[in-house]
Amino acid sequence: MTPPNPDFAITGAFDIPGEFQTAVPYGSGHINDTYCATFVAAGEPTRYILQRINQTVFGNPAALMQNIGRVTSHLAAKLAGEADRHRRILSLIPTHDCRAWHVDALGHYWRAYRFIEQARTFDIVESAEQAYQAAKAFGRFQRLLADLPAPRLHDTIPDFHHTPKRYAALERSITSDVANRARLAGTEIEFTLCRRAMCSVLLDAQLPERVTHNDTKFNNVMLDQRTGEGICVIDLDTVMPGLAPFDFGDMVRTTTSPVAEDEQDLSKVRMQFPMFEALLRGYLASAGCFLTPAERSHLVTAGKVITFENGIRFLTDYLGGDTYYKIHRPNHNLDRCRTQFQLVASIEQQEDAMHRLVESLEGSSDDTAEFPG
Ligand code: ADP
Ligand code: GN1
Ligand code: MG
Repeated sequence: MTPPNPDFAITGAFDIPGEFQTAVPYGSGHINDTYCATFVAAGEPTRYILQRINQTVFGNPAALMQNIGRVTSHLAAKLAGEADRHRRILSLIPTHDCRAWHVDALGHYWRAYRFIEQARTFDIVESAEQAYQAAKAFGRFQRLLADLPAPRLHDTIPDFHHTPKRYAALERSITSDVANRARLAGTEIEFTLCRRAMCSVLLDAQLPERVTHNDTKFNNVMLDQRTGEGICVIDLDTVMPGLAPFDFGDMVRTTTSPVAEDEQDLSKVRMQFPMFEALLRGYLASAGCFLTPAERSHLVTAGKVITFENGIRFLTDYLGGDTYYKIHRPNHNLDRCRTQFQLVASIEQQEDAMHRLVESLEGSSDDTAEFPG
């Protein structure tokens, strides 16, 4: 990550009270440069999140920020009057000239958010209750945005979950092999070949388009430190039109394995059924009221397809010389790809039982439900 400027000059652009003290790199996201900045006003330190938007990944940051502005305003209106509302929605801090972002002298786009205190994110799930709470929060997020007024949100990354196009990109990277690494990834390439057909299953199912988060990684929801509730869904860069199962699929990908996405000991990677059950119950508690039977019946498949898609994306980035995701060691993207494929294999082994569970929970939806643990 780019180290912050010594004086972190961009902080002066935002309408933040008090005096800037420090800014330190923060979190473990793969995309943006995130800093936790502290300002002191009337002797009291207050934390803020400052983020530099990754402009290699997001070609139109102004459109992205427009989406975030619309989404956060809609959520704020929906939660008006709710206790703790300011901790339940990301709040952008405007610049002194009332814009939602600041462009620095180098042309980099920056934004500032209120820091959600007494809550935290986790890279690895620690309990089934956490899985339940995370899924309930993401389901609620979809539900609250179901009536977002027109116009359609911008596609911040076109074809983000178009798995067949992700597969085609992989094929191109194998053919061009710019980093001369295809010979080191023979097993992984082989793994993809016989699974190509699954790429189009979600897109062919004629599911309704909704406003979805599209990056429902477990560390993109903040869990309340006291109650454990999934209090705030964060990382809104990819909120755009999508399919509801995309979001459930990414929860399965990131919340059912007991180890990190880049674990090197593949024997530890597996889809833990109790975590899947907790995710499903949490998601249906908040989203069950609007999901169609066809969406429900594709939840398990989405877990497999979105995990496969991410494996393909990590492999493509590895073969292309690591240009998309932040990496912290050689072969990092290959290691990530391997865990994804291991997880796909684990899902394949348990798929029938997963489907049976979905069928057995048909009709369940209760947003006031607590974790049944
Ligand atoms: P990336 O797109 O790179 O994943 P995120 O927006 O997810 O970036 O932010 C990275 C991390 O910063 C999150 O996982 C979370 O821990 C922390 N974070 C982001 N926004 C906030 C916030 N408003 N309050 C507290 N922590 C936050
Ligand atoms: C990225 O930003 P972050 O770390 O939450 C990526 C997701 C991937 C994920 C894999 C905009 O998410 O699509 O699923 O890494 N975000 C983008 O861990 O590409
Ligand atoms: Mg993130």
